[in-house]
Amino acid sequence: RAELPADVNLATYFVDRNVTEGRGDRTALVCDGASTTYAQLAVLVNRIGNVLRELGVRPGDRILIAASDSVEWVATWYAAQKIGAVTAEVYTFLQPKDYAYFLDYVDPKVVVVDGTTLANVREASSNRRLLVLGDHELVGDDHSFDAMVGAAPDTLDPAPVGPETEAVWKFTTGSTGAPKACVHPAGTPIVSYHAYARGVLDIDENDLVLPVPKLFFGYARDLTALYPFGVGGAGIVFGERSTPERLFELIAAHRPTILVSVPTMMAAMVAHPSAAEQDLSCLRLTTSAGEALPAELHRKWDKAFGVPVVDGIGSSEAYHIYVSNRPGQARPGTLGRVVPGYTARVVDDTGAERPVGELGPLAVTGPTVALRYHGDPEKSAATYHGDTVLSSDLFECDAEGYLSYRGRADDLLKVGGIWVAPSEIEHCLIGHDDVVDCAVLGYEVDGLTRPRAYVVVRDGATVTPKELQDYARAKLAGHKYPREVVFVDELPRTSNGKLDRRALRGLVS
Ligand code: 3SK
Repeated sequence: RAELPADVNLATYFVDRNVTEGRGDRTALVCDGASTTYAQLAVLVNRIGNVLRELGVRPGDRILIAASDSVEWVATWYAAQKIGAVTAEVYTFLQPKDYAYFLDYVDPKVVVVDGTTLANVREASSNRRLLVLGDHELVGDDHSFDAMVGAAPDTLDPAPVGPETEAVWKFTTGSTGAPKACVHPAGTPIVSYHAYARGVLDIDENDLVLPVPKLFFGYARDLTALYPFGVGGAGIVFGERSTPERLFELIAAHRPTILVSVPTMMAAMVAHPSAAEQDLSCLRLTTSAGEALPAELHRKWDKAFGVPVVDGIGSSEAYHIYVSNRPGQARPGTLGRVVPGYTARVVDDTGAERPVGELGPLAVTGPTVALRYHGDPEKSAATYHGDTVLSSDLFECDAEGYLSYRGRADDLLKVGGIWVAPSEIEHCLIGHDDVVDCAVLGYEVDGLTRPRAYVVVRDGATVTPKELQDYARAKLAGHKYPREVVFVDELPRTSNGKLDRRALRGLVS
């Protein structure tokens, strides 16, 4: 952080600098088959920034983006940054009660909505100032994005923003409670860009990034619309949900160099009937994060596509990825080693480092740890200790510093008196050719806990529960095989693509 300049306005750093340094004609974004250059993006950012100011947004105010991915989405995010506001963004397929929660919690000066979210946001609250993308009937304090932006001046002075000025909110997934915003200062994305995108991925001006998760998930947003911009590279944005078919189409049409993915989509792409016909040779790597990538799925991916996988782990609390494999040197089944600039220690209850091979929560220390959770001093005090954040998940570290994910402490099952991590059984089952997704929960028989697997199989699969049990028995210690296997059409996942165990428990109980 010491090397950061005094002014780190993120719009100046990631967008305008490309123009002032002569890269204005280069493509920044590809969307719906059209390219937006840095010069065009910079002008759009300026226009939107002027609109936000006109709507009363001042430095330190928050804006909430609840819209499908688009060039306007990216430009709005930078526009808010350019005028010194704080950005927060949410998923577009939430229910009115969820939007009500976010509106209340974020208390934004302006909410940017589109046709996907307008009705539900309106139902959530009738007294918010909405900036509405697209052609929709306006009521109350609604304003037309297109009309206002079309009439706005195309120059804008950036607000002065120091490295410690609050700028970016990143939401936790909320899988264990209501989502909380991790509050990050403006210097943090720049530090993460250098440490991870440059230091690990070696991102450069020839990179074109295709994201699987949507931009409201910071993992995708930063790797698509911030980090490539640091070097004059580009990102692809598209409004629809990601499906294997759409991703294959976009890869064929635009030949991206980096796919930003999550394990569940990698499993779906591998299992897709057209997988063998796909040419993914344009990809120099695919990142995987959000959940640990099972070694067996990593191997299936290698076999199907041969695109190097860079599996890692990040969090909203630590801003981005802090432990990662290195391109071309991946150890399947591990998350890799710490990203330069961070330390990650498996610790015990007292905070002392555990010996190699023992399980414990991870204490991550680094330059991008959030300042706090907004509005939750108790949880903040329990989670953040200066520049160290303590995860509630369990990890194991080997003698060479490779970390492996071992699940959440409260997900562990005591089977026959021995602790079993559901993820170990899940990672085993995903190795079966017919298995596309699975989750393991405990169930009780006469007061004793047993593992039960909920399994999604590929179309046309003929595998039986008994065959899957035998498969797991052959690969795992005796007490770990699932005593029951239940076939399901799909598993509940959070909007970030993570398995939602809490929702699954609710569905099956
Ligand atoms: O997995 C996550 O939750 C995450 C959050 C922020 C940035 C990056 C990642 C992978």
